[in-house]
Amino acid sequence: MIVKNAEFIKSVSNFGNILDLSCPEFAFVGRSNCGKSSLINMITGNKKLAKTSQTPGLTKLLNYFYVNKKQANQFVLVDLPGYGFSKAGKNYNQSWNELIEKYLLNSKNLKRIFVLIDCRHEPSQLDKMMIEFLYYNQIPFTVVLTKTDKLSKSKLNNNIDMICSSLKLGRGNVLKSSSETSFGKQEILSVIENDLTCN
Ligand SMILES: Nc1nc2c(ncn2[C@@H]2O[C@H](COP(=O)(O)OP(=O)(O)O)[C@@H](O)[C@H]2O)c(=O)[nH]1
Ligand SMILES: [Mg+2]
Repeated sequence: MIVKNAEFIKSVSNFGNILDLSCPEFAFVGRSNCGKSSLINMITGNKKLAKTSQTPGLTKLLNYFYVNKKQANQFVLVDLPGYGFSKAGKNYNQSWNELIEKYLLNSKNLKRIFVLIDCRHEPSQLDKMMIEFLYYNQIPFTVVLTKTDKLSKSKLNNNIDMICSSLKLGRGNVLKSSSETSFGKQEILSVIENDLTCN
């Protein structure tokens, strides 16, 4: 799929304001700093679309973006707040849970969640909980291992085995990506395209 245009729509900080754009939605979730915003920029080919940060945990908002607006294959990307950052405090984590959970359970246009995991690290308890939650609620999801440029081929291979066994997923069920090199871009876009055409 070719991305012709991408634009920021709106940031939303509470569930009462989540958008119904009557357009297929794809959301990105994962711990703070795992590369959600960078991946959105990579697949849209616009480095400035979603704000990326060296400082984890600052995004408390749902950020919406249109892709291919006014084209037949128009869709919406949603950058969800990162999880697993304690500095932002207990209240923050609680409101995060509520906002994400409500979003995941109530967004009518949601087609798929991309669960991003930094390929350098073992999945956290929160990653596992997220995947169990998606299974339990029958929400389609795809796991994407991010930042593959940071590892050698053999180290990456070992880590994929480790991550897959920790998440009880087959190797064929995870995608690999690098926002640095654009590796994995077409595969992610193909998953989106497939959802747009098959449903
Ligand atoms: N080398 C490399 N760095 C990345 C990649 N993706 C993200 N980063 C860096 O990781 C940090 C966090 O990325 P960001 O997209 O803001 O993560 P988010 O908190 O999940 O949205 C930033 O410093 C990015 O430049 C990648 O694929 N390769
Ligand atoms: Mg971000």
